[in-house]
Amino acid sequence: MPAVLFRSGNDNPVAWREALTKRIPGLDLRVYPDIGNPEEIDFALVWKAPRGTFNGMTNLKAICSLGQGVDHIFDDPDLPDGPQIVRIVDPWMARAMAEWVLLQVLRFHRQGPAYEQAQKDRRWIKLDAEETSTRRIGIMGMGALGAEAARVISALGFDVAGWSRSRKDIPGVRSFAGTEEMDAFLGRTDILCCLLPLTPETTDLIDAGMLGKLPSGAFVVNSGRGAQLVEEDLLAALDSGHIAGAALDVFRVEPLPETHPFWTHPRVQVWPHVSAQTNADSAADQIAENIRRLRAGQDLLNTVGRGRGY
Ligand code: NDP
Ligand code: OXD
Repeated sequence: MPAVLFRSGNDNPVAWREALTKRIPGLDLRVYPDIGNPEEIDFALVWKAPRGTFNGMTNLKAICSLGQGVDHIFDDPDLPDGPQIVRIVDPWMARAMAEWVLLQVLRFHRQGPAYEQAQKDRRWIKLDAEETSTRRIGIMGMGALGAEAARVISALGFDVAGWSRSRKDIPGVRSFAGTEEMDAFLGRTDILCCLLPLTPETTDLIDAGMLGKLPSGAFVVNSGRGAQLVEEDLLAALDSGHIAGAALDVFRVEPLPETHPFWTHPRVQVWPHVSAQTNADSAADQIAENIRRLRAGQDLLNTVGRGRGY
């Protein structure tokens, strides 16, 4: 009887066992480190599993990310060649992410940081309110998460554009594609929101050069991955005043070290990687379906191309 490995420092194994065994009665779910004979494992459910996790799993056929991102899987230099890589694509997470991005957009749009500071100083101030229709939002990454965020923000009347590798057709959302159109996208972006996957092409993408192409006074929102942002370059752009503020949910090192300047920077808001958390209740159907499909020899859902890296 084949077994499923569960290894995550982030997700609750009890909730996952309950959610999956409700859907596949009798499922043999082995929570690391109690994995028994590794040769019996055919499906692995992982989040940031350390190097070597899959050693000895000679019958492993699929590795599923316990999140929408898969960079943590491709990061493993010992990743076996054979297993298919799959991920969660959950509308519940897309909605959660759209809410979080909208929260950041509205906070910057309505000058939240200035009013928060005024409250700390007990100053009663009134600032000009900006037009929604002329506030230009730019979303990098127009996949499952970015496209939903774009739809939600556009529905409120903001001027929304998206940047992706391939052209998109979302009503009311202007599409920019590829590196050739990046400068035009940046030049019309007042609030930049990053929802890109981490790949070699997107690592260190948001650097001084890119920030410099945003209009002066732009804001940066990152909930893609920390390694997409060159943190020192953002700090320099904030300190020069070119970037007016940042809201960050992801960091190069997580948890963010206590001594990191972001914690105390007056124009940075830190979130602890919570913008769209994996939800066992909403994601268990597709995972159970993939376990069933794997064992029935059928094509899996939400597969990730190893070449593309996302
Ligand atoms: P998808 O794979 O559905 O979408 C990725 C998007 O990025 C696509 O539109 C793709 O373009 C675009 N893209 C990828 N590489 C490039 C590139 N080099 N240049 C331009 N565009 C590119 O991913 P999701 O929307 O599901 O998730 C995105 C990321 O969000 C995850 O990988 C993860 O890092 C992060 N995330 C963060 C969470 C959090 O709580 N902070 C929660 C969940 C995810 P194209 O459409 O043309 O292929
Ligand atoms: C994810 C995440 O990729 O939580 O799902 O970051």
